[in-house]
Amino acid sequence: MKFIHTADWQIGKPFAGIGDQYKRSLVQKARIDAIKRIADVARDQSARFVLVAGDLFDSPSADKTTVSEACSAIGRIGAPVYVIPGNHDHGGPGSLWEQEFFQRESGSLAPNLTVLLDTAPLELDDAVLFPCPLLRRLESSDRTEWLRDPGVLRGVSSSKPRIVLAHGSTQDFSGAEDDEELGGMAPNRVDITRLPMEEIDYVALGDWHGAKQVGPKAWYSGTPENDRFAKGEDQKPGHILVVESRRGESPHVEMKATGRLRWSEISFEFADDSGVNRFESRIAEELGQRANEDLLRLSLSGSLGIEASNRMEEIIDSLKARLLRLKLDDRTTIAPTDEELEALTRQTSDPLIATVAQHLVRMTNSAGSDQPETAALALRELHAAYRQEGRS
Ligand SMILES: [Mn+2]
Repeated sequence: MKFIHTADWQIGKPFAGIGDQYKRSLVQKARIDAIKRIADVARDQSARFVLVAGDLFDSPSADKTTVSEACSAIGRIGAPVYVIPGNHDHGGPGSLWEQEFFQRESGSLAPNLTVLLDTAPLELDDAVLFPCPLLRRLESSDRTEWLRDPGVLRGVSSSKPRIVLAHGSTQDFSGAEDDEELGGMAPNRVDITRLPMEEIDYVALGDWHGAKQVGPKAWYSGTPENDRFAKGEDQKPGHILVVESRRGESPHVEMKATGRLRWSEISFEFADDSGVNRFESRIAEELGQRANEDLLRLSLSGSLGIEASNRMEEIIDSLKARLLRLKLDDRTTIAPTDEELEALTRQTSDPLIATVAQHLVRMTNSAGSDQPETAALALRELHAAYRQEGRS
């Protein structure tokens, strides 16, 4: 018996850091497209059902367009989809899940969708589900507590695999540290060591955005489409898990890649102007010929001459156009090459240019300068003007 374990779709995430509206909507749309790939994997693997272990929506007040689009994509999965609310889309009175609009849209677009709002076993044809939904954004008690009662597990089928769905941090692994909303706080605890694990066959966890095994039968699936720059090692976002499960046996878990967007990171230091060529090759290596498929966090340091920094300006211009997002930390300084300095300060017929140029160089590079960008721009203009004069 195979099923799909996924979580943290966070449909409707605003991506406010992306200024360009078109690019922002492409990144948002990628999360919907990932559901289509989940549908493909479910079909290929003949999965009996799909489990979403929380945070299907980014917000408990997802707007109507978001709800309809998500329901439509879920409807196309075909196989039954079982969802628990997470901290981002928690249940409880008046929650999204109980609103008439959601119920109407899911009823007509996603009749295969079941939202699990109660801590009660749900016996399916091939498995028994034990949902541990979050009914508040921050739950101080462990929502898996009800499973510690031996009577609960005794009361269900003895031949079907038993699957727990929960959302939060495990005792020695803090999924919440990965949740921007919670900012490192660690409520929503899931203590898998206190579960009667010999009676349970799989724990489908959500909250951590990378695929990760946290116990012999417990996994985080991670988000199917990455939604942030890496926060350290050991991150495998952009996957879903295909789980093969049988009562009383260890699960067989296989990761399947579903993510499309590439979130990468480059740090580059310029030792001299030839670094610009090396930087260009590095970028070509990372981005190839792609446009609007990558997000890049770029840190630049070192110093460049005026011509080289002009070229960098052009490269950055292309990057801004090609990338869905360029998060740039540019700490390069302008240090005119000897020839450039010579050209500005000596060879010119006007001594005023030399004085201004020297002053601008100081303004560009001194830490206390309040307008280093303006000074750099002025220096470039001055250099360009001088070159033009030289040519005429
Ligand atoms: Mn979460």
